[in-house]
Amino acid sequence: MLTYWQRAQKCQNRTAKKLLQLIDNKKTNLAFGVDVTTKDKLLELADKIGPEICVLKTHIDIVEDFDPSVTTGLSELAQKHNFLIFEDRKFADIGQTVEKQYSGGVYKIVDWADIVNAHSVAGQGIVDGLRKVIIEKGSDRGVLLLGEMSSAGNLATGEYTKKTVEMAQANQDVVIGFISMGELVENEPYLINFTPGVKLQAGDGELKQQYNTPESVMAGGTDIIIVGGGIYKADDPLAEAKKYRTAGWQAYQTRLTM
Ligand code: 5BU
Repeated sequence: MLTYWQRAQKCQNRTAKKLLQLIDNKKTNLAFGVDVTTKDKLLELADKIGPEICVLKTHIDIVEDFDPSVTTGLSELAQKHNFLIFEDRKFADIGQTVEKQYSGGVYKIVDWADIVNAHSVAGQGIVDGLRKVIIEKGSDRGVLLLGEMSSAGNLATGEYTKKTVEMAQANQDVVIGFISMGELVENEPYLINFTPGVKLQAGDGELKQQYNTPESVMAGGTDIIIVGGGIYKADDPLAEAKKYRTAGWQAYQTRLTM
């Protein structure tokens, strides 16, 4: 198995390269899903947990008191603590709509999010719409496709997942990987797998969420564990984040020796 560093050398997308190098340098494959609904709490948690993570995953549209200082604040914290920002926007529309949703509106996502994700259900046009914005901005940005989901009964399986992998392979300039439950494709080291639905204790969560442990998803070939409530709902979020960080990194080292 290749190390994160070795894989970084194989990426043509600069965000993918930067992310894999960052993971290797900082020794953390933990992404924190900071699903809180106020600006103060969001920035406070990003500052506190920032040193432990490679990626901060946001749902910017759940922040009730949003104003542009939220995203400038997040960008400053990303610099301070050396993490990338992933807006979990799950674009799903035709290219020309997605182009506007990504670049404009209230959130102007392309200006501050290094990474966004998209449903492949819309077909090639969705990647083309996102690519158009990225090229116009001239910034380093990456897109993840939803190859699988963590919720019980989801429809991203079988042929749909296979076609999503093909879409990623055909768009290596902007697509840097997947939301998946493990490694989706072998021998494509530039494609990075991000896995949500992770908790120290496996089991069913609320509203059909399903949880696996850091050890099991890393053994299944994922690259980045996404943890939300396991951290932000804890009495001591920093202490919990350190536990997930250690578990994720140890599981990676175990995989390297296999
Ligand atoms: P949790 O609190 O650890 O369950 O949060 C998981 C986060 O990952 C949350 O922000 C979801 O929106 C996100 N997520 C997910 O749980 N499952 C998926 O398949 C995808 C995203 Br895609």
